[in-house]
Amino acid sequence: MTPKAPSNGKIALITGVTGQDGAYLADLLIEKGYTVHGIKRRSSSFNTGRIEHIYQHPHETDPRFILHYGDMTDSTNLIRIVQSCQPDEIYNLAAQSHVQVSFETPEYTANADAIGALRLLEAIRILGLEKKTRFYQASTSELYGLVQEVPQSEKTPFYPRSPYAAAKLYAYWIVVNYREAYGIHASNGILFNHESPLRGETFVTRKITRAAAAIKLGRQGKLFLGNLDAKRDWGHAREYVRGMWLMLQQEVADDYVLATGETTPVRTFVEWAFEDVGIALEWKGEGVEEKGYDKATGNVLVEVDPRYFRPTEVELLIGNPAKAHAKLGWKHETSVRELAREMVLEDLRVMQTSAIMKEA
Ligand code: NDP
Ligand code: GDR
Repeated sequence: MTPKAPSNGKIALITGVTGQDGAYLADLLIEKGYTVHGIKRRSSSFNTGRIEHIYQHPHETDPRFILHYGDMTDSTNLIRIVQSCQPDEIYNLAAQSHVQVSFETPEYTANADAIGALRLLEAIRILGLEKKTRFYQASTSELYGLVQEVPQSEKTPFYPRSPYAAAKLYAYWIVVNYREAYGIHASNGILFNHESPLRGETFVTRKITRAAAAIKLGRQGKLFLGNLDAKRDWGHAREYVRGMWLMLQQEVADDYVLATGETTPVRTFVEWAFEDVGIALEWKGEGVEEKGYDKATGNVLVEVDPRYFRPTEVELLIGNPAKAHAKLGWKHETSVRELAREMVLEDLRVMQTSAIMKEA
């Protein structure tokens, strides 16, 4: 762990601390002098890879990063953790966060993502922390679902298109309700897709950048993808967690869109990732027959596999972050093109290093 920042006397609790955003947010808050408590799930293998660099031995004096076992589906456990750490700020990032998986596990997704948020808000009430504890809810651009208008802002109507989005819709409204009913400082961050080298391997950007690196190194033959036409507003996760923190520093709680305002088709992200490892792609065919060919060799490198199609799809997301610009002073910095390059080069570096280690 890097030398400690002077304490700012504040305590934060992060659910989902082992995930992409949890890891970046924990870094940011520790840097700012917070004592950070995180909830991790019991798992049969290690799930703390993203936070290893800030792990502290439980016996260390003045620890700034403390982990608790917990689960969003267990209210007594959540109440106990909130009671023991008495947080000034709770960031609720834990969720079954994969849209396609939510069609396979809809009930569990509702339990963890919808009722999980309610459990935490109730913990705040039960413990009488309404005036002390500020609450951030990881809401999502998936709430917009079927396109009603673009770009999507805080005023755009919601139309969820998956069990995941429907669960997050409940969480969104219960946060608004507890803010209005009990005066809790509770905010929704309606975050558009944000990625990084820490992104889970089954989300499309990371799946693409890992495959481009592996194909370049001759470790993988082809990349199979679903809907290449879907368009997403992709930003960098490190910048988005700063926006979460800014929301909880405002005098009055509110809901904010964080986005770049630029949208990109999945197909273009694929082209960029391959370009960054020196492979030019050429597309031929349509629909499920569409294939990406290596221009130099004529080999097929990308194919469409209908197993990755979703029963209902979100075709177009493009966010309007004007409110966050004006009120939080938040703005994205990394372009989607730079983001793709950072991710693929990092995957390439990690794969090359592990190959060298194996040889050694
Ligand atoms: P990840 O999938 O990387 O992380 C999710 C985290 O939640 C992990 O720490 C995971 O634990 C934990 N978790 C899952 N289920 C439970 C449970 N039942 N109890 C306790 N913890 C659980 O997601 P991201 O970091 O990308 O996203 C963070 C949040 O923001 C999520 O709520 C997501 O839905 C939301 N969001 C994400 C966006 C994005 O583009 N990344 C955009 C908008 C919203 P484990 O490591 O053990 O799996
Ligand atoms: P999303 O992210 O569903 O937007 O949810 P994901 O990267 O999974 O999909 C983005 C788009 O790419 C299309 N796609 C594929 N997706 C995956 N995962 N795998 C494929 O092979 C593939 N081929 C094409 C998808 O159909 C989709 O249109 C993410 C999550 O982080 C949510 O938790 C978060 O709320 C939203 O972003 C905002």
